[in-house]
Amino acid sequence: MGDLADLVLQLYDIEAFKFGSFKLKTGLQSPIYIDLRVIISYPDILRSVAVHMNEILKRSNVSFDSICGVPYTALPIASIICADYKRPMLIRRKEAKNYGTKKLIEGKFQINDRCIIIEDIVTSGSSVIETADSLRAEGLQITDAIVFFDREQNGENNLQKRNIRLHRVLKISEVLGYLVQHGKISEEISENVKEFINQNQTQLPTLNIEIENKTISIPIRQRFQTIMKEKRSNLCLSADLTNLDEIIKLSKQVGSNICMLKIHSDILTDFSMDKIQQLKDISRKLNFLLLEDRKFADIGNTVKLQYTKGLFRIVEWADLVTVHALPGECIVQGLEQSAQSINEPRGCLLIAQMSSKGAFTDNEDYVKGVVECAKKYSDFVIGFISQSRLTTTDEFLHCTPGVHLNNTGDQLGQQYVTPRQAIDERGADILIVGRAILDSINRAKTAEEYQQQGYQAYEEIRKI
Ligand code: S5P
Repeated sequence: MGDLADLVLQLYDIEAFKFGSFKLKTGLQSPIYIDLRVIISYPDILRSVAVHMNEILKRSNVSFDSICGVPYTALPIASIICADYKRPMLIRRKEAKNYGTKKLIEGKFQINDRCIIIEDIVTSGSSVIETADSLRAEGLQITDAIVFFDREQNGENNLQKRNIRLHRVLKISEVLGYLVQHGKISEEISENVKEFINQNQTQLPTLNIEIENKTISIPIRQRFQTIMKEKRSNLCLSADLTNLDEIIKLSKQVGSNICMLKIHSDILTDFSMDKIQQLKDISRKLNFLLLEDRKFADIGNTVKLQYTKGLFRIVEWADLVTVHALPGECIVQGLEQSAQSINEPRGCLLIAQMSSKGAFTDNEDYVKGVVECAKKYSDFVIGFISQSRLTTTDEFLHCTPGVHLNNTGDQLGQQYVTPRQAIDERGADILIVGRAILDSINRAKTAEEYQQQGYQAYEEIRKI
């Protein structure tokens, strides 16, 4: 494999690291310039970089199905790793083709496959994040990135915030150490570079929401499952507040802990399409689904109007809606038809059972009918609002409200169980939690507790 110090010296000799005063793209004057593109002209060095990266990959112990290099410099490196060590490769196009299949990702993969990202240099982490976003939008799971060189400008933290672990072959401080040790640069130059790095720490780049909105094309069921796994969360916050501004604020505080946010738009005193778009943008950025708990219950034609028209135009922003199956399957047909007018995946949760005392849904035949309906329209119906496990397969997500850690109910018939009971005894996948979080002193901290307890119980009981 060759010694890492030797490789650093070779990179220095081919001018992959240069010292002096360089004007960066950002306009900043930098005492170091790093350009690993030159390595493609030196096959031995190129291979050595790939071998060292593969070593880190092996040591990371991460299991994966494929590898994707970030264009362009990392592509030849990824190709060598894939060819030499027999690992399947994916390529993410910078632009979708405008002919043929319009694919963004080349290579074979299945939804939920685990893919490792390979990059040459990480500064802020934005290229890795951009690649991860496109792959995630296609249903792949991204948890780890291997980079050759870390400029130590906060990329590791930025990536961690997007749930990506960074593994690197070399840090800038190590490169400086080797070069000083071998008399290539002076202590003074090394200190200068370190100071520059310290003073130019990067912040998490804000996500380009436009790109995200456009690329989300995977079916909602897969997207839901991917979000749950990636964020290790089966918590749906029921944000039953009457002010949308307050919900927007809350969604930023708890967004990283939840897989879904549920609202009742008809209780909002300040609803506007502008504000709901803001909430939708946050849901894309922080990766959770938006559920409008509309509880539709009318004939097909009326629900079509309720879903698409009026003040709320629900279909335009809600990933999911809740629906009573009371009117029969025509209600699902009406909603599914309307959803086709939107260029994004949509779905619904059928209300099979309710948490309130004396609910008329406590009727075996009714529940059976709801399950039949869900199976018939399983492209649009992705799960149930339920109080028990209704199917033996995992095709439908069971979402269970009435969850509270230390309360038995309210004065109006609500009945509660704990997160563990909801999963163990009520067959829940997703916990819908409202006042337990909303009425707590520290909502963010409480949401985190419900996330952790809920997901731990989910992993243990469902054995996922
Ligand atoms: O059976 C049900 C179905 C739903 S969607 N029971 C429920 O409580 N819900 C909703 O879940 C209810 O409308 C409310 O928004 C939330 C529960 O809120 P909490 O404050 O009692 O946790």
